[in-house]
Amino acid sequence: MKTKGKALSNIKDFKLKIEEYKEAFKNASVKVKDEKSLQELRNLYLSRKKGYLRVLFDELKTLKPTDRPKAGQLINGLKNYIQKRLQSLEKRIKVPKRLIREIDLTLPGRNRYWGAPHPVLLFQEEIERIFLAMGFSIEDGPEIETDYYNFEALNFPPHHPARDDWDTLYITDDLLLRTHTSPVQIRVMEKQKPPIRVINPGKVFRKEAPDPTHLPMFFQLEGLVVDKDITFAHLKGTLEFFLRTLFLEKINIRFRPAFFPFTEPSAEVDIECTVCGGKNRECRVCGGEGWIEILGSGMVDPQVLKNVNIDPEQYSGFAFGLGIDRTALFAYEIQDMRYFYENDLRFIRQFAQK
Ligand code: FA5
Repeated sequence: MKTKGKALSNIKDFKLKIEEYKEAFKNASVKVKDEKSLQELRNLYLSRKKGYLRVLFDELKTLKPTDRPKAGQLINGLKNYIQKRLQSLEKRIKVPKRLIREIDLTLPGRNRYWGAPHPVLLFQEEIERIFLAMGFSIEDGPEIETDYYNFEALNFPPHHPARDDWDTLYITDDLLLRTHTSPVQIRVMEKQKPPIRVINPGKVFRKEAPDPTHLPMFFQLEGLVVDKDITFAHLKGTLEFFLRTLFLEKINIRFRPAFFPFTEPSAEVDIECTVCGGKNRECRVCGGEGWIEILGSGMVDPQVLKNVNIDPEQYSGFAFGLGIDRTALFAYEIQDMRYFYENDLRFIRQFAQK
């Protein structure tokens, strides 16, 4: 600093000198990197014996007595500035002792848990690929349904005993968590005219006690084909082709007569239990029967076609509803569907494609 050490006679020069000191301090403070250089800077400016501020206070004597109070204020202003800046530098540099004690660099690192696509979703995508290749398109429908779409349009009048198998949570008298994906059949047929060839995967809900093959929330995949001259042979051929492709030919299936209010005739499809191969009478999955049902299906009831203004004299169709989780159980050879929803990453990760 040019003016340092020179005797001063007026307040103007003194003010200039203070500004020079401030500037020099600012430049020096930027270079402070550790506790040692911080202490050196502190001593340089604030040391009681030879710090710059001490020198400035001493120089007050060289000023006219009337200028001294103003000059004193200027030095104190600089002192405050320097002290504040030193404090903030100190905070930045000094690692709290508490932290030094807590950081143990010898500890092993923490594992990061990466997620993985859910096996039921992966399986659903596999199913979708097969149907897309057969010329089907994918449709969507709401999980909260009206009584009309979930039941009435599908030929379940109020109080029909078949409703008992599909008990669910009601939001109002008319709104409910859908019990199957079949309402999407109605929504699709209201929007599109034949030829129709669609699938709809989605969540469904039922009042069910969970066990190895039943869940209160599970996924279904609905299929619907409506066109001229569609017969039960098309239904059977499509489902057989689909299941053989899905299970890479290694599966035995059987069609069993069944009843659904919205299809006539109706059939359920069973596959041979891949868990016990029909050999374990105590099998928790098939109950020793050797077969387990994976889907319901049938020819679309003419009354359902009428409900959506499609002429049953001209058109016919078939529909099916596959339990995705339940079928995944056999494809993956797992013994209990509840594993899918236990959120155990060790289980979930096994199915991710490498
Ligand atoms: C139905 O839900 C009909 N909507 C299927 C249908 C569609 C028939 C179109 C005709 C035409 P069902 O209740 O049987 O049917 O269920 C179909 C499939 O869903 C079952 O075969 C099974 O694979 C699966 N499923 C049923 N209940 C459960 C449950 N609690 N947990 C897991 N999967 C289930």
